[in-house]
Amino acid sequence: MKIERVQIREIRLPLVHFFETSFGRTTERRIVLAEVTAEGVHGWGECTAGEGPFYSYESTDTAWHILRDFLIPRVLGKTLQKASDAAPLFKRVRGHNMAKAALEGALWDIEAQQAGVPLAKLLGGELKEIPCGVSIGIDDSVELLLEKVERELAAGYQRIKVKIKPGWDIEVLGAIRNRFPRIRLMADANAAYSLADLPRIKMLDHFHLMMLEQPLAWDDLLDHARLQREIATPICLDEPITSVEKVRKALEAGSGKIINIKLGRVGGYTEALKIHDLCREKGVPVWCGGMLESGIGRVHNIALSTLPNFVLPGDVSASRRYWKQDIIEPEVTVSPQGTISVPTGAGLGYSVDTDRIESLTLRQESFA
Ligand code: OSB
Ligand code: MG
Repeated sequence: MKIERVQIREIRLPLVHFFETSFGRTTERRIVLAEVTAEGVHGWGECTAGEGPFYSYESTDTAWHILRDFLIPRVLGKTLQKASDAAPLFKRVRGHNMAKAALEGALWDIEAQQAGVPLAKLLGGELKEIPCGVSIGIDDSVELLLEKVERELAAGYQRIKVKIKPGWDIEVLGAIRNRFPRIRLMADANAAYSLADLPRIKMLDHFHLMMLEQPLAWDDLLDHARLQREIATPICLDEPITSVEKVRKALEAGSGKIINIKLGRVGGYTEALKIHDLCREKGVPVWCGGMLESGIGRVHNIALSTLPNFVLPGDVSASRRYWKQDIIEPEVTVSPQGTISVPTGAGLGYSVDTDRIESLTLRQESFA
């Protein structure tokens, strides 16, 4: 594929409900989209960086800068055999994985379209439908949270994840377990604890969680290994998993037993596939995380989730939980069994609503 043109846009998309984690509340997304044109084929990718550097050091604005000044110039005008040929070209740029993944995602979409196959198939995915869970943010009261849990279970979702932090943990999980004793439940702390909280973290074993996601520091592996030796609940790593090398080290150290793979955090499909394969070889389950994506990022997550070692329900859920109107057609829907059907058309398998994107665009820049 000859990379003839790259366009980046920033769109503004208000969430239907705020989303709060231990690092803050989001009410509206500012999302960077990448559209790549190669031999007349258009591919789309989404940058999952947040508005501020709170989940990771990347933000909407750093991603824009890195794409414009460093990543796009490295591929523009070049002819790639495969989408995976981009990763070595990006390697000299340290980090900024979400910016890289936005561009790489568009290239994989193009490769799948050119081959005339669904992106899931190009990746080696096997599932016809993927199992779905939901991630529920910190709320204004436990009662409101319980109502949400009930609503999501009624909609069919196969597991519930709730965000926790010191003070919004024991009571909240106790209330959920009381009302729903047998559901598949997990908690995500987004790095809100330290080893000094060990007695409190140990109390979480009581709730029979499927896993405890990222209890300790965002860049830590060592303390997680110490913690895993002290608790029965499996630890799932999110924030520090930025490469297959990190996964190798985490598994060697015993920092956790489950890996959350996010395309943006690991820099795209090429690295995600390596992580998937290593975990599969080591018997470590993986699942697909979410970053409040618009339809484009959401559909990429669906494709990734079809790989055989994605054995646990991910944070990939229906468009309507986030947006009044999505930017793809049709929007992503979930069955009463809590599954999403994998699209069968070539590439992303959904159509991108370019008129709607145009109307949401705050800025755009084209490179040819
Ligand atoms: O830690 O998984 C996380 C959203 C933004 C940043 C980090 C995380 C999340 C989520 C939401 O949990 C997942 C989703 O519904 O997209
Ligand atoms: Mg997480």
